[in-house]
Amino acid sequence: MVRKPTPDDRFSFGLWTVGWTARDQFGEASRPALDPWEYATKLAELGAWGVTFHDDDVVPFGSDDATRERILSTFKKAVDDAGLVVEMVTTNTFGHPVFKDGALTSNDRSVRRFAMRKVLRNVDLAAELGAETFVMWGGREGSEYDGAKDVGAALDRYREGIDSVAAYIKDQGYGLKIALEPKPNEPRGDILLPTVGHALGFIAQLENGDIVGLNPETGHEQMAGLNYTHGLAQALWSGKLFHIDLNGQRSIKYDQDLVFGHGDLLSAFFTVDLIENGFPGAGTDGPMYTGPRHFDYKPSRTEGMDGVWESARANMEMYLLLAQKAKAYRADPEVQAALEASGVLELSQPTLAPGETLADLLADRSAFEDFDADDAAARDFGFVRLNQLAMAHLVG
Ligand code: ASC
Ligand code: MN
Ligand code: MN
Ligand code: MN
Repeated sequence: MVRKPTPDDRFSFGLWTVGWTARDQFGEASRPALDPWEYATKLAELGAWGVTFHDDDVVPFGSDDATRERILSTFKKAVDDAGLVVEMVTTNTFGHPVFKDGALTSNDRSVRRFAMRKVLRNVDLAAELGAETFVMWGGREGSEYDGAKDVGAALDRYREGIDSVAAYIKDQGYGLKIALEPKPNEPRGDILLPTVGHALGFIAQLENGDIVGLNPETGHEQMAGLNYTHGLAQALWSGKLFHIDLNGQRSIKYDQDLVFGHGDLLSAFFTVDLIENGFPGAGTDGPMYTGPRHFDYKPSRTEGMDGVWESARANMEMYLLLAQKAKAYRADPEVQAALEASGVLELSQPTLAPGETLADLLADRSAFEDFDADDAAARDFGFVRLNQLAMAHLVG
């Protein structure tokens, strides 16, 4: 149906995805835990190019230095032997109960200092492993009760934390970029930086914001009822789309972390269309996402180890199928004509003509005094036809 993925596709997986033993709020693990390197080897066999991990996915929280060194060297060797790249590293600042009120924004200052140290140590590891991106998902940064968090102070501390980590990266001369990952809620009642837009606003307040961007996750935007593709688009337009977490989500509910494309399929189609083909009016001359195709999903609790590998494979297959369809969609002359007719391409034309001033616009009677609004209102944009062509490419 579709070719097997190769390292050129730059698919990568979090170790915590295939490594999830499916312990949830209501039940025990339904799968065994393998050693971290076993997941890496198997992912490479399936055609993945990279792996990513939280510090604690590889080295258990609280391990002494000797244990840490021993585990990391075994892991590095396995990753190298498998021909995999560690493209991103992230820090677990949510698992241990010490982080129950947050890490960089905990009300407890000693916890904030501990969190900063845990993150900085992990920055060193990320650099040592040659990662390009350092993701920061502040899962516990938030509250359940509005009176329990001084949000102004929390944002001050968040800014202090992220700016410090970014300054450290620069001081050490590491080639790392930070990617913040928004999520609206879960595990906290409300999480700070809940959406792509909130995070972009926050980054603009940073001193070292030049190396800070975003890692938007499909389901996290959709949990907030938002359009993931639009979120990616604005991050891309802002020069801040550093990394992506692809998965599937079916509407506003708990974080499902389904296989990519197993949630909102049409949305996934346009996500891939944007990633592979860029903005329709700009094409490949416009800003393009150049990072990895990274999956952050959870194999469903009903699946055994066969199902884990089958679901990992499914993510890549979904992406490749959608990429194929998105290419055909863009290349279809009927679609190009429909894009033209719908004004989608016209939108790339600046509203003022080259060299035209506002005074010129004010003097242009055809723009206002003589403009026939009723005539313009009669235009049929043909968006439904355009969308149906997309649908026909998707399911036809
Ligand atoms: C991350 C990340 C998430 C969470 C979650 C942990 O680093 O991107 O979405 O942690 O996967 O289970
Ligand atoms: Mn998620
Ligand atoms: Mn994620
Ligand atoms: Mn996740």
